[in-house]
Amino acid sequence: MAIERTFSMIKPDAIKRNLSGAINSMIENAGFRIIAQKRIRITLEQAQKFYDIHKGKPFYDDLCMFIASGPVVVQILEKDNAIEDYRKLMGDTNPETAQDWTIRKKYGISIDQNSIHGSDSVETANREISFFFKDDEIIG
Ligand code: IDP
Ligand code: MG
Repeated sequence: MAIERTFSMIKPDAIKRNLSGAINSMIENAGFRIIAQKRIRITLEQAQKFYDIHKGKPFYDDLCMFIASGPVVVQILEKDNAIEDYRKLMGDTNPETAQDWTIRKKYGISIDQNSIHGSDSVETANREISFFFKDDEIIG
């Protein structure tokens, strides 16, 4: 399998509860390398652009407001098959139905405060990485 990069975001609910270290441990224990990382505050306008694929859905406005509601940690993760494997480690969108060993089951509060975001395809990963990181911020 090829080495891939995926984009990850530790969402405001998890940062507020001081969980970035615990979540990073789960990520590293699962074999991912965190090759870039920063703590930022996303503006509402950025959140609307980042999630524009969900525009028009009933949860879109709340989702954008939530992501802009407090600091987040954005990351680039590297591993064989990173995109698919990270989706598995995150677990179902709804923490209630996520498997026990997943980040969302362990730390998610609800479907809208589910602690973590991860890219869902190669195209999305490339788009999301370049949305938040400049080339010279990616050391590897
Ligand atoms: P994903 O994060 O598992 O890829 P998406 O369908 O891409 O899930 O949705 C993006 C985010 O929007 C989810 O992580 C979740 O926080 C929120 N969301 C998705 N569906 C719902 C819903 O039905 N109600 C409330 N929030 C939702
Ligand atoms: Mg998604």
